[in-house]
Formats: sequence, C-alpha cells, structure tokens
Amino acid sequence: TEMDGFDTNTGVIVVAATNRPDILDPALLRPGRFDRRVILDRPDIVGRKAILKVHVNGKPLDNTVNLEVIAKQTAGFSGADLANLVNEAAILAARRSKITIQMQEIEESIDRVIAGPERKSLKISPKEKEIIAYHEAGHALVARMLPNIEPLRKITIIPRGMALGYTKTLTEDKYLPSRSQFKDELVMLLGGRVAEEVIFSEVTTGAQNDIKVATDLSRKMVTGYGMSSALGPRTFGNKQELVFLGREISEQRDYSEKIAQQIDTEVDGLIQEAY
Ligand code: NHX
Ligand code: ZN
Repeated sequence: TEMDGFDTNTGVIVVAATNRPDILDPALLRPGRFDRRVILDRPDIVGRKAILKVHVNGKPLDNTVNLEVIAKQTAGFSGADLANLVNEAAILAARRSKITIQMQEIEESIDRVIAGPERKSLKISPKEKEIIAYHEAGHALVARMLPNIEPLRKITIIPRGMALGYTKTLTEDKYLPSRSQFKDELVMLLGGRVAEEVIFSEVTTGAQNDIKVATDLSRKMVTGYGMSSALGPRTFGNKQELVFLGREISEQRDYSEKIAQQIDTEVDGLIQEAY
C-alpha cells in the first residue's frame, strides 16, 4: 500500500477489518490505499467442515462422528456458531459422563445453538400440549406436501428457548431462492396457524412469530426482490441497512401514497393466497 506515513519499500503490510464497510471514509478507500478487498461471508459447506476440524482438534471425538454430516446440517452457521457448537457438545458429553463426544451430543448442540436449550421442566397443560402438537403437525403436513420445501428434520413439542414447539426442515446453502420457494415458505409458515383454526375453530397468540416472519418475507418479496407482477421489478423504500449484520436501521419512503397502498395489497395477497 501507499498509506501516508509508510514508504513503499519498508515491507509493511497494512491489514484492516470492518463490519461496516458502508460507513468508511471514502478517502480510506481511494485507489492505492487498500489494494485488496476481501469479502468474508458466512462459510459454505467446505468452509464449515474446515472450521469444525480446527475446533475439534484436541477434543475427544468419537470415531463415529462425521464432520461432513455436521457441516451439511449447519447451513447459515458462522465460525463462532461452529466453535460454540463443538464446545456445547463437549459440555453435554461431560455431563453425561461420556469419555468421547458422540453424534448424539453434536445433534443436540445444533438445536441448542439455533434455538436455545430445551426447557423440559416447563409445565404445560394437556390442553396446551394438544394445541402445540396440532400447530406443529400443521407445519409438518404442509411442508411434506410442498415441492419446494426441504425434507423434514425434526418435529417437537418439547419447548426450547422462546418456542413451545417447532418444526425444522433440512437446510442447505442457498444463494438464489426463487419466488416459488418463497411462496412455499409462506405456506409452511402459516400451516401452524391454519391447523389451530381447522382443529379448534380458535386461534392463539402462538403463531405470532410465524406471522411476523411471513409478513416480513412477503414484504421483502414485493419491495426488495421485484417479485410482485403488479408492481414489477423495482425496489420500494430507500433502506439504510447494516448489510453485514442483516439489520435495518431506517427506511426513507421513495414512493407515492398510491404505491404504498398497492404494496399493502400485494403483501396481503401473498399472505392470503398462502393461507
Ligand atoms: C406466549 N410463547 O408468548 C408463549 C409462551 C404456537 C405452539 N404466550 O411457531 O412457541 O406463544 O411452530 C423465535 C421463535 C415468540 C421467537 C419462536 C417469539 C415464538 C412457535 C411465541 C409454537 N412453532 N410461540 C412456533 C411458539 C409463544 C414466540 C419467538 C418464537 C406454539 C410457537 C411463542
Ligand atoms: Zn409455528
């Protein structure tokens, strides 16, 4: 580099890292300052296997444990998540007085990292257990019938973290999800609420998170991905996003009141159709 204050022949290499490339002083990025910019995304399956290999080093791993299988089941995990996963598995194995970490502890730890620890002692009435079971069965049945949903991995009514029950499908690294996939995802998300309504002719607060996720996804399809044919391939709303943190700070409205109403209509339409 030719950073001010460094001669070009001193052999000094300046390396810097940031989670906020969007707010760097442009002067810092002028040609000749930082010559190479390396994007460090979440690891893919190959990366996860390599990272796991580092973290199991020195730990008593059972020889039935297959890092390839673990890498496959942990799409979306960061390096820190994988470190945490191996650590949790070691703690579980120790608590069970095992001399090696087995696949069982790894599988359990994957769920712990995703959703938090099991809460086996949480007292839930038989009536509420029944509601939870039907809610999860609704997700599962619908998932099984949809062409664009991955195979089911787990259906449970044992509470974990914030959830009283959950239904999980296998996950794969996906870089280009399609409109059909999103539509099936909306159906899957609403399957729990629909089951409650069909079986009990009554609904509970339980579907709040499913409904929030479905609403956010359908809004993103319309305003971010150009997936509404009525509104076409453009974006709506100038969003200030923490791209690397996946968080939104604010939105500047760059469309008319008329468009705002159309967006609502389209978002509603996607949700209603899925329901
Ligand atoms: C409540 N919790 O709020 C109780 C304690 C419908 C069988 N009165 O959809 O557990 O109702 O398919 C992340 C993940 C809130 C954040 C789940 C925040 C769930 C979960 C509310 C199952 N499974 N809902 C589900 C559930 C609830 C909630 C969350 C979250 C239920 C449902 C929570
Ligand atoms: Zn649900």
